[in-house]
This record gives sequence, structure tokens and C-alpha cells, in this order.
Amino acid sequence: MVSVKGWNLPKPRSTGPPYATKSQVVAVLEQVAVLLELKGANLFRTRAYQNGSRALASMEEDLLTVVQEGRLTQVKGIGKGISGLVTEAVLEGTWGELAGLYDSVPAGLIEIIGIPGLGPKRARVMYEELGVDSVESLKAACEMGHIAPLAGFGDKSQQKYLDGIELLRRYQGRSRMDIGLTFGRAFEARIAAVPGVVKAQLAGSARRRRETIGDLDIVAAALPEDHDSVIESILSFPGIAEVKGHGESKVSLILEQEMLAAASGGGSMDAQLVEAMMERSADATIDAQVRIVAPETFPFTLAYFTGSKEHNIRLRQLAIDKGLRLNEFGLFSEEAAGEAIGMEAAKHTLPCTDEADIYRHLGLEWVTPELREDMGEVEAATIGASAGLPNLIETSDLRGALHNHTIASDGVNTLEEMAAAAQALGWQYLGIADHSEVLNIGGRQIGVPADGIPAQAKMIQTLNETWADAGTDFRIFHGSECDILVDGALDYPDSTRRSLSHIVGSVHALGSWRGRDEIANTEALIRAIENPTFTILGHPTGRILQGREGFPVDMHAILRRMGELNAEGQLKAVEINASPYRLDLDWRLCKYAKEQGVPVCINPDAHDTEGLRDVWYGIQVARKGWLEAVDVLNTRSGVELQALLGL
Ligand code: DGT
Ligand code: CA
Ligand code: ZN
Repeated sequence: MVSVKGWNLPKPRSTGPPYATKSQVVAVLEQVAVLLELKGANLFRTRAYQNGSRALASMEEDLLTVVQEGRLTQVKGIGKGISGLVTEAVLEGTWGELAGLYDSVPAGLIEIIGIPGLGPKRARVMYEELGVDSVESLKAACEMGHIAPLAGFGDKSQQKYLDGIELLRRYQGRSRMDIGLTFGRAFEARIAAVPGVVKAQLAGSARRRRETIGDLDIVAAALPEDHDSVIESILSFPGIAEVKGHGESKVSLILEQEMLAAASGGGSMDAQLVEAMMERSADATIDAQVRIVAPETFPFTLAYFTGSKEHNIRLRQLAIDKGLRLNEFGLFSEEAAGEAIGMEAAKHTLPCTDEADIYRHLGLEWVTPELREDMGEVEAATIGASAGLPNLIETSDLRGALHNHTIASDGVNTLEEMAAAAQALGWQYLGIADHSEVLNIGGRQIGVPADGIPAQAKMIQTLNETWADAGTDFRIFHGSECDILVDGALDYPDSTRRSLSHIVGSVHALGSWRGRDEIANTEALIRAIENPTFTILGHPTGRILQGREGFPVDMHAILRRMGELNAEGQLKAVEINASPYRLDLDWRLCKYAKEQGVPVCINPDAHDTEGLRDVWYGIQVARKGWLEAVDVLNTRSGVELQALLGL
């Protein structure tokens, strides 16, 4: 993530007085006015600082003299409070209570008001209503259409902010998985098609399926005499925003959208996913590095640049233990290599035609890239180890999903349309979980009122009967994405929840949850989970990748409690929200959930028919988190799930 610089109070000058200069004081007063406005202070206080700043700026006399002679309050526009503040700053270099004010405002909010046409007042509304506290989270909120419905905003403002963000900076830093993988796979396919390239493969964090990707690493194999022409071809690709550098065997580039146009072959990502990403993030760019090596070196370079660094270190240590040396060029015995280094030493390499050969020489089974994080995979891969590597889940293992929206709340498709799309994916069921009654955005009600549930139930029942009569193995499960209120109670009357097939409990009023500590949040969440009607914990921390942090919570404690409830025979599952903006539950916690006996449910949280395909990202997270098909609730058949939900 790009590190955002907020505002800081000036340090006192080393000699003085004055310990603060006039321009420093003018700037601080102006900043204080903005900070107060961001915090919602009353207009008079804000004005006082604005006026004070202006008054000082236009004052011709020497500030120190005026302060020392005690004449500051005589300056028009400067009241007693500000006079005291300025006096302290000038004579001592300290700023009274202001440090607390500076600390209390997220740095990201300061950056937001740098966007043209976006002032503190609106920044504050978006912060309070939606938790928008950085340029990234604002961008995400605009892209998801959450800004336009806010009172006084509208589509025009939403678009204006998106344009403003683009102006503010060419997107730097890390990219979401959908952006990184779309670019990565398109670029990989283009390179693989270059004459002279024997093979090309995406490496780095993209191959390891991290939730965000810093830069793309691609390894290409070509005969040494072809390297020059291969590099030339790559440099002539469309969609290169900038060439950062190129040498004999390496090219560094910045890629932009044109790279994706008409790119052949998305690998395991289908065309619709690519399209969805392009729609969501039309302005995305990403850095990429290509390394071109001789074909016999390819497996070593691929393994090295796939990483992770931590995994590589473990492999290198295993090599050392066997008297071998492992690097990006080869795996060779210290003895044979002797004094030689680099490519020279690599001439002595043990032959390896693929990564599996390298792992075998080190006494390991081949480790799938998602697991290469040194989180137990080296031990599990050790040949003869008792536990062994997991047999990871695949997209084709899913039989449905349980958290999806329709036009009844904030979705854009009808029940029938969503069901048809689910059937087209080969699913046996679709869980509908529209928002519950309390959910509103900027005063506009989004959720389904309790008295609207019976009508939805009727429609679903009719559809289910039609499929049953036709002998079609498909059904809709009528659930709700029920708000978890601040105290851990669930929205809706108990009777409403009991009438539903499943409850996805989610926190949406993030402000209150982020404003209190981990212990209070954990208690409230456990209370919600213990509610007998509760089935699935939706997007557990509320995080938006590249945007906002989730609320503080002890997820281990939550998963332990859920494990106990499952042991008592109650079905309590945790969601991997598969939206590439969320990917929450984090992959790092999946293994723990599994160890505690908590089923994981991979949910697209689809708001339209295309959104169902996002489960692919959820599968990547589940795989990275060591999950097998059996660990995931929605690999169960429609009939099995029906029984599990007590229907
Ligand atoms: P990213 O780009 O920040 O999302 O993460 P990665 O994992 O793609 O990291 P990157 O691009 O810096 O380097 C690619 C791989 O190269 C990395 O996963 C492992 C390998 N690598 C890079 N630097 C080192 C290093 O200093 N030591 C070792 N053992 N491996 C390294
Ligand atoms: Ca990388
Ligand atoms: Zn949802």
C-alpha cells in the first residue's frame, strides 16, 4: 500500500525565540481549520482558525515583536484562544493540545481532500457513512457505486472523484488480485506467443495468489541467440505505459489496459472475470519484470522468482544440508562448483527439467505455488512426512453459494436471473441473502423490511416447486444477510430469522466497531454467532483491500468459539467473501478455521449475475489457506446442504 503522509506539527527551531516562524504558524492554523472541519467541529471554531491564519498572513509587522509586546489580540481576526496558541508556538515551539487533534485524523483523509472538488465537509460525510478514510477506499466506494446514493452527492460527484483520483496520481503501490492476475495472465500469454520463446510463466506473488500484488514477475525461456529479438518483441507490445529499463536478459515495464485488449488465453481465468476487472478498474496500471533465460535454466529461475523469499530460504537451507548450492541459475554441489559463481557455477548443475525435479533433489514433493509461504508446507512436503500436503479445493468442487443479492436489496438482477446464472455455472443451489432491514446508506434504505420477507419467501417457494416438479436438481435457499448490531444482537424479529433457511451475519456499521477495542468487538461478535439462528459469519472483519482496515477483533477467539459450537452440533460457518475487494476471511486464518472444525463457505456476495464468478477468487484464497473440498460448506450437494440447514 502506498504510504500516505498526513500532516505533522512543525518541530521547534533549534534556536529562538522565535521557535516557530510566521509561515509555520500560518500553515498550522489553516490546517487546524481543516482538521476541525473533518471532525465536524462547529463553524465558529473552524472560522476562527481560518481567520486567524489569514490575519497573520497579511500582518506586516514582525510576529515575534508583536508577541513579545503582548499586542497579538489587537490584530483584527485574532481572538484570545488563538493568541495564546501562537504565543506558545513562537516563544516555546510547542503547540498546546494540537498534537491530539493531528493524531486523531487519519492521514488518508488528508489525502482525500487533495482531490479536486472534494472538501472536508464531504470527506467527513463519506467517512462517517461509509468508513472512507483513504484515497484507495474512496476509489473502491466509487467503483462499487456507494457514493452516488449519499444525500447531496449523486452520480456526477462519484464520477468526478474517480477522475480526480486519476489526476491526483497514476496509481502506484500494490494492486488487487483481480487486477494483478488479469494483467499477469495476459502478459504471460503474449510473451509465450513471441517467436523464439520456448515457454513463459508468471511467477512472484501473482503465481502465489497473494491478495494484493506488488509487481508482476515473468520468466521466459529462449535460446541465448534469440534473447535480443525476444526483448525487442516484448518492447513492441501494445499497452506499455513506460519502459523502466532493459538489459540482456531483463525488461522492466509499466503495463496499462491496452495490454489486455484482444490478449489470447486467460488461462484458468475466464473472459467474464477479465471483463469485470476491466470495468471496475479501467485506469489500472501495474509494473512488470520479465527475465529471459536459457531453457535449461528456466525451472530454477521460475522457482526462485516465484518465492516467497521465506520459502526460498528454507529450500536453500535444505540444499546446504545436502552439500548443494541453490540459486536462480541451478542446483549444484559445492564441490563441483568450487570457486565458480553465477552462470559459470551453474554449468555444474544437476539437471532439472521442471520444478518438481528441484524439489525431489531436496527430498520434497513439489509444492503448489499458493502454499510457498513457509507456513508449514516444507514440513508437509518432506518425502515420508506423516501429514503430507493437502489436496486443495478447485472451483469445480463448488455446488453453489449462500450469500448473494437481488433487486430486493442492492442487487441489480431478479431472483430468476440470479438462479439462471447459477444454473449456468452448473450449481445445484443458490443462497439468496439480501440485506436486512436496518441497512441504509446515506439515509436511503437498502435492506428488506421484515414485512417484505414473506413475499420473497413466496416467490422462492414457487420457483423451488417448479424445479422440483420438473425434476431439476436446483433450489434457492432463502436466507438473509442480517446486520450484526453494535451489541451483537441480530437485526429482524426472531420469528423472521427463524422463517429463513440461513442467516449470514455481517457487520456494516463499521464506524462503531472501529471505534472500540478488540475485546468489545470480539464479545459482540461471539454473542451474534451464539444466536441459534446464526449460520455464516459474513466478511468477518469488514476490510476493503487497498482501502480500509477491518475492525479490530480476535479472529482466533471467534473461530475457537465457532469450533465449539460446531462440536455441539450447531452449524456455524465462516465466509471467505470472494469479492476481490475483500477476500475476507484472510487466507492466513483458513488453516486455523479448519483445525478448529469450522466449515468455510466461499461466497461471491454477488450483486449481479456476473458477480457469481467471483467465487474463483475465493477459491484462490481457500487454496492458499490449505483448504480441501471437504473443508468447504458449499462443496456439499444441494440435498446434503438442505439437510444440514435443517430444511
Ligand atoms: P510483491 O511483488 O511485493 O507482491 O511480492 P513478490 O513475492 O512477487 O516479491 P518480489 O517481486 O520482490 O520478488 C519476486 C520473488 O523473487 C520473491 O517472491 C522471491 C524472490 N526474491 C526476491 N528477492 C529475494 C531475496 O532477497 N532473497 C530470496 N531468497 N528471494 C528473493
Ligand atoms: Ca513481484
Ligand atoms: Zn452481501
